[in-house]
Amino acid sequence: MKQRCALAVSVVGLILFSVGALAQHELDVLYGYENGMTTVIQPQVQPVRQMVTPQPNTYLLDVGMDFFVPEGWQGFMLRSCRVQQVWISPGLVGNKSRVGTVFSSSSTTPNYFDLPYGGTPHHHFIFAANAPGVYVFDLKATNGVDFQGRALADMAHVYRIYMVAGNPNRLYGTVQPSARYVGSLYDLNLRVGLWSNGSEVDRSEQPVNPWAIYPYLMGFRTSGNVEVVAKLQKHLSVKVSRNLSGMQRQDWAFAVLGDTNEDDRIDEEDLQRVAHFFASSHPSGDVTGDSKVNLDDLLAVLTYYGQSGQGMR
Ligand SMILES: [Ca+2]
Repeated sequence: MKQRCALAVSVVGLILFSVGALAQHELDVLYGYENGMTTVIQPQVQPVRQMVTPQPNTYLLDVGMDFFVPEGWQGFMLRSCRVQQVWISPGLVGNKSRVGTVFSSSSTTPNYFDLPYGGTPHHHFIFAANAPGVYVFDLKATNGVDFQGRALADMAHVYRIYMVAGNPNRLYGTVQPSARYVGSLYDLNLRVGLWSNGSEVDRSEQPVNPWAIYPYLMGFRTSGNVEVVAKLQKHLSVKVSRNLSGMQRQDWAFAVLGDTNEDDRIDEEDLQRVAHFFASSHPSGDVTGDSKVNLDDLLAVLTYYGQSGQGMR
């Protein structure tokens, strides 16, 4: 009986130990490679994580990073890689103890971190914000070197961690650009403003990320009946009425393309820009996202010439 007890205790201990180890690895961002490309192996579903609130107006999230060890392997898949910030929400900073702020929307912080560091690839970053909302941290794994010392290509997609501070009302969903737009959806920012009694009371902005769990997810402190005006870069805005509460799906389709200066009108200024940059690859004149300024861009502007976004009305 005594022996059985001891066995039971050690089995429970083993399970607890395994669960503990698994839990940590499930949450850590683990880097490896796939098809000759540096990538994030886990978590495969790009996460939405709740920040903790140790005191009022402080929201924290611990993000662990490490190299992936495939089943049956004795060591890591990678020798080294760089964690490159691609985009981060204003108001969110990623700190590392004894290093300081590594990630932020300021160009005065490094905004990348090379692994391994100090002899180990396992590091923790504390992301912090001081207001409720949904924050975004977009990263790419670059400069990868595999376990045999071979150089790897950079990650082709962008990995997104959504961080939820507090319990804001949320909108999430898909974003459909104009059929004329052929570029990457990620190159376009989505700006969502909430309007009440003729003035904007809340707003959020982030790049659309087609690889994330939701292409967009935004948090708002505003509740109740509002006009929601969404504007996708280069496109004219669209507007819907919503009663904001909890987490609600709102898919967007933007049919009208050709706003080069983001004033939500397609007019002479847009025509002038396309004309000015014609036959170049300047992004200000590239409406369709093919990195060329040509007849396609001119055609889009001419087709919708004189129109303004629904948010303008
Ligand atoms: Ca315009």
